[in-house]
Amino acid sequence: MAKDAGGVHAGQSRFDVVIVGAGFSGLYMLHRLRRLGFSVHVFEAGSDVGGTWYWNRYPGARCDVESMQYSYSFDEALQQEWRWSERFAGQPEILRYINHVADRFDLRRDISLDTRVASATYDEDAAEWTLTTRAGARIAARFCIMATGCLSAARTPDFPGMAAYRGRIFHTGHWPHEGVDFSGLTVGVVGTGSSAIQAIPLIAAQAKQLTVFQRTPNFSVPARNWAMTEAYEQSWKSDYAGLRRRAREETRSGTIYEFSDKGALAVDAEAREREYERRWQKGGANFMHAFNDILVDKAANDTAADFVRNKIRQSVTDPRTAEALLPHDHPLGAKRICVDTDYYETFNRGNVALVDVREAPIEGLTAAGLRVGGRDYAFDAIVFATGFDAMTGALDAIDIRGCDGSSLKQAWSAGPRSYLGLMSAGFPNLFTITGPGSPSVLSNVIVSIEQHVDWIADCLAHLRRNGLNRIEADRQAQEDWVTHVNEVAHRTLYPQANSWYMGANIPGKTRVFMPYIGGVNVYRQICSDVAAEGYRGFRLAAAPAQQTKKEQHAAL
Ligand code: FAD
Ligand code: N01
Repeated sequence: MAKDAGGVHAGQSRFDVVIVGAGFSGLYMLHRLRRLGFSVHVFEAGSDVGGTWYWNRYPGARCDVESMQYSYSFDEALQQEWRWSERFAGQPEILRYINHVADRFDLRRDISLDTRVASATYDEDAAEWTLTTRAGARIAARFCIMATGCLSAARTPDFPGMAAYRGRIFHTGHWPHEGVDFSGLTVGVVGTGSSAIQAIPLIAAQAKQLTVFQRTPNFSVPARNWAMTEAYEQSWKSDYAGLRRRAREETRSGTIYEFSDKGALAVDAEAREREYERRWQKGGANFMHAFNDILVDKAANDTAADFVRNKIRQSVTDPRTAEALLPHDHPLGAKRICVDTDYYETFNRGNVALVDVREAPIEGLTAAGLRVGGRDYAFDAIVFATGFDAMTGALDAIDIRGCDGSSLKQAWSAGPRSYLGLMSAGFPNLFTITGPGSPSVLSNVIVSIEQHVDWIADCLAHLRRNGLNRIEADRQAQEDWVTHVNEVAHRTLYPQANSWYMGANIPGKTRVFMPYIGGVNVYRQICSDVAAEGYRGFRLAAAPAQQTKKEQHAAL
């Protein structure tokens, strides 16, 4: 596998396409484009492939979409042959799977690892992108595809005193490869999002003492993970292609759950409770689909939220701790629902304490630990489970310059502006996989990745077939799409939460609902129609190799 030593893979520095990122997105994109005969190369900041599953190695990290569904569908032999060991696979197994895919399709020879892309600049005259790496290499390509991930820019709050702290600091999204042994240690965990909720029970089981600093209590449902059974595996594999098609074409989330056609208030309280209980016992995010209006009707949502709050009260023996763990400031599911194993029960352990930092926020770090509300807490180690600068963070970290040198970060300063989450006006030949304005993080992300990759691959093949090599989102089409994305979001309860979907976890970030909530199925059809209608809303042209810049502008 190529590594960046300031130069580029095999000395080549010009490609048809460059891809940034070697997670699920970048790998499949490489595979598709190579099969189409494009010269293509991937640049990855990490020391190996895997993306999310390379970086997030904290104890308890696992998927919350069942593994039979949270996996690639593009190759029938791959999906028939790979065997998952659990209902929800853990991080090591998912990483093994991604490595298996990289080997199986011989992808590594076109990937430069340890190579962080620092800038990407479009040259209108040459109609190509020039990328620079942090090590100083320059690479030119006609097309640039950002497969940089929606949850890859890990964020630690800018607390005063970070440098003064003498213990060890970890972030769940940058976990040491060798693992961390918390035995005998006094540990603080900051955050109670999905990462924390998975990590806390395992850290608690090892540490001498664990203190959890919670700003916002979260809703979590039990995973009830189990070892894969032959029967369950076969229930998928006997019609894998058909079920995958159903997931992508007929569901809003790209995942097959037990969907309901009833509203929560259309049944009596007893029936409602029975249904919630049944799903609670089965485990997983299937709970969210008990009724079809949980995410659009506050009264319906309240019934599910009350059910979970009661479960928390029943799980946590100390009434004050239970009360502190009850989510109250957002509708259930308006922040991504967490899926846990023994999270609430962990607070019954003698070595676990909960500190509410909403009223008295964390003031900063001291040499010994954390100072909160004027009180000092000493720790051998502090774990920040404080999340990500989601959806835009990884793109913002690259100095992306489009036509006339304008910066993408600047163009998106009032919230991301993208046509279909695929391209942004003023940035020709630059694609984003699962970009803001697409279903991405609201879905089984692999389904959304495959859809974007296939669409982009088909688009590049179309351009080549027609002697075209320039594509750009039309500004009006983009504005219409952004408006639509917003309108659809505001028909739901999602904007009522201060979530990372809204950019609310990053001080100063504009609050806009970033993903498209209209549904994977609906969105897929829109994208297919756009392509079938000659890429409606995109401007396609022959670039200067065939035309002068002036002629090209006239053609637009
Ligand atoms: P990533 O996996 O994030 O890969 C992006 C890659 O780009 C990274 O390796 C990064 O190093 C690289 N990169 C970024 N910037 C640069 C740069 N400037 N130069 C070079 N390389 C760069 N989704 C689900 O649907 N179901 C789940 O159960 C689920 N579980 C998750 C659990 C965790 C802990 C997290 C954090 C996310 C989870 N997700 C889940 C979302 C997950 O991110 C996606 O499912 C998927 O893995 C994203 O793949 P990707 O390739 O698009 O992005
Ligand atoms: O991050 P988060 P995450 N002081 O942003 C707190 C996916 N994922 O890494 O809510 C005190 O959800 C913050 O508090 P608040 C999944 O999509 C999936 O856990 O902002 N606290 C919050 O509690 C998920 O949604 C899985 O008030 C501070 C926490 O840190 C996404 O990744 C597992 C703080 C951050 O929670 C992100 O999850 C893991 C401060 N200054 C991740 N700043 C699966 O199970 C932040 N916090 C599949």
